[in-house]
Amino acid sequence: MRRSVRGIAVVACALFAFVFMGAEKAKPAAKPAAEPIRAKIGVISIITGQGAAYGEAITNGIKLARDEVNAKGEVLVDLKIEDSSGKQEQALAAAQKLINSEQVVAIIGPTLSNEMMVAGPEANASGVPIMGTSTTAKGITQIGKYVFRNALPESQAIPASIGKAVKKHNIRKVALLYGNDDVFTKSGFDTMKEVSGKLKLNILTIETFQKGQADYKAQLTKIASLKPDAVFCSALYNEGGVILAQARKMGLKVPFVGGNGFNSPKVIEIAKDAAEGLTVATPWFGESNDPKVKGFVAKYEKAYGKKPDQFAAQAYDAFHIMANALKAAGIADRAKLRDSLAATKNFQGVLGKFSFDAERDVVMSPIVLIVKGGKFTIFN
Ligand code: 1QQ
Repeated sequence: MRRSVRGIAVVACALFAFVFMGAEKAKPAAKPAAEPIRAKIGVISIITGQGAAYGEAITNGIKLARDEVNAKGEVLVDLKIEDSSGKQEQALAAAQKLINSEQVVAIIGPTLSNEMMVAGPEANASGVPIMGTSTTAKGITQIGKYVFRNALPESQAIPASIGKAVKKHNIRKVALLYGNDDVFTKSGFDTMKEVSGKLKLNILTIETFQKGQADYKAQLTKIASLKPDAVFCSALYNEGGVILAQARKMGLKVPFVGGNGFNSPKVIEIAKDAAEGLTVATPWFGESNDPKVKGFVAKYEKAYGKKPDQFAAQAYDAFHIMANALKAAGIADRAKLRDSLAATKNFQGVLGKFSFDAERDVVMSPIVLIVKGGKFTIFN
């Protein structure tokens, strides 16, 4: 009798354990709340000094995208913004600080190709992905496999703007004017010269200037005396705006085709009426009817009280491309993020559909714009 009671108890216990464990097993595993990916991202931008309007637009675009990404909660980004003042030494020091002290997973920037030529090799050698949002010179992504950009290269933009202007104005003789102390202005000039050659234009003269120059009368007087049909100019906005103003004042009225440096509303602010007729190429047209563009423009205007320019739009997309790559990598790891960035395909941004090519460069088509009535309009 005692034995059988014990037997029943043992069986009951076993049965209970079986049922209990079985029930435990059958219960669907509660999905653990996915941990957000936390990442520190560095930004190198021109916050002070010449070119600060480029930097302001860029950091505004990045911050807006950061807020959107952080609000979703899957990727939480802590931004570390460093000022380069548009100078190589400062851009390099900023890169070193972000890489070594801040231990960022990636860097967005710097603003100028000139700065990327020193910050890029530093990031590349340290295995830190670095992505230019406005660096348009030749040779940027060739620095190394950690270097990316989503800025439309001058080698793609300039053939489009010159091509349209030449057709419309029947341009045959040109004068070229560029800053010879900057990687970007020199690279833009190289493309202008190459395109002029291809179109069999007669180059009457090639004139140069330096950053920060205030007086261009010597160059412009010579250009005017040669009577070109157009001037192709590669400059940043500070110099570009003044060149336009002085040229028009001197009576040089022929069309100007400018490189990427002219894609800032700051040129119009500086040159005023003298900016009329300026022709540029860009991937960005802020008055497009695309709902994505409209949404971004409205959000940006609400946040900053002004319309976004090309530099803001490129930086905004760049941050989203970076955040998407972090999500795809699943971890804030420099090497994994590099691979994941390189694999970016068909990202839908405010600049349209974006993919990196095999050299981590841009696949995009430019739009040609002309300044009319004090703003950039479609060149027809
Ligand atoms: C470059 C540029 C400048 C106009 C960026 C502000 O295109 O330096 O490459």
